[in-house]
Amino acid sequence: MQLYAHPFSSYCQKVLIALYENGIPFEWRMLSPDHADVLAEYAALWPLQRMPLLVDGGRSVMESSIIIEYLDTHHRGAVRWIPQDPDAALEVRMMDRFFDNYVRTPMQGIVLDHIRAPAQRDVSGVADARKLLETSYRWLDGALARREWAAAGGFSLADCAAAPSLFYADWVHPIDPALANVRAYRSRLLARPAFARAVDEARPYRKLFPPGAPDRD
Ligand SMILES: N[C@@H](CCC(=O)N[C@@H](CS)C(=O)NCC(=O)O)C(=O)O
Repeated sequence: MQLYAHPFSSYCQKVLIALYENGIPFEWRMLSPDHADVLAEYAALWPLQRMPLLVDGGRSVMESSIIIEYLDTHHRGAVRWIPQDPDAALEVRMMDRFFDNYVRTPMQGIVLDHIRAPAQRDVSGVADARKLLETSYRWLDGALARREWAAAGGFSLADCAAAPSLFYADWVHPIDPALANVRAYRSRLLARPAFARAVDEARPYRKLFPPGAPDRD
């Protein structure tokens, strides 16, 4: 399998966690300006150019959640990403959507605003993104009471989504110390070896973080 990805991308890290957790071998296809040939292959395979993209035996699989479901079906390992029980599976998928839509999307909105020219900055869009993050953090703090991972059945697709989204969200909009469940969950995710590896591999790229990376994980 080939994974077209960049180590600093939060959606790529989501899939890397699933690959590393189950020790699934793959070939890196690095998406960076230093690899014009790889960029051209990627654009031909997936004209929308949203990373990551997995290619398995000539079959292209796009969208991080779908890639992880694909791995669960075709490259199954010790950790199952979607529970067998249909109701438990719904909870995992719901939490996956929660992290992508209501943590990662506002986080990325704040990050991308730093790339805009000062005259193009979206002040009200950023204020809305910060408000959404506040609401998401508060809701999550309640959802995580007496729970180790995002969904009841154990480490899952939802935690793959959570780890990089909360990691970067806390950089751009720090989680209130009063939300102890969310902060402890973020620390547990950082201690998980598969995510710790993804974070380490991304360290050399921190200088690329548009708002400026803090001097901490
Ligand atoms: N819904 C997609 C989102 C992927 C995505 O937006 N990836 C970002 C990197 S974190 C990207 O490719 N951005 C490039 C761009 O926006 O041009 C998924 O789950 O894989």
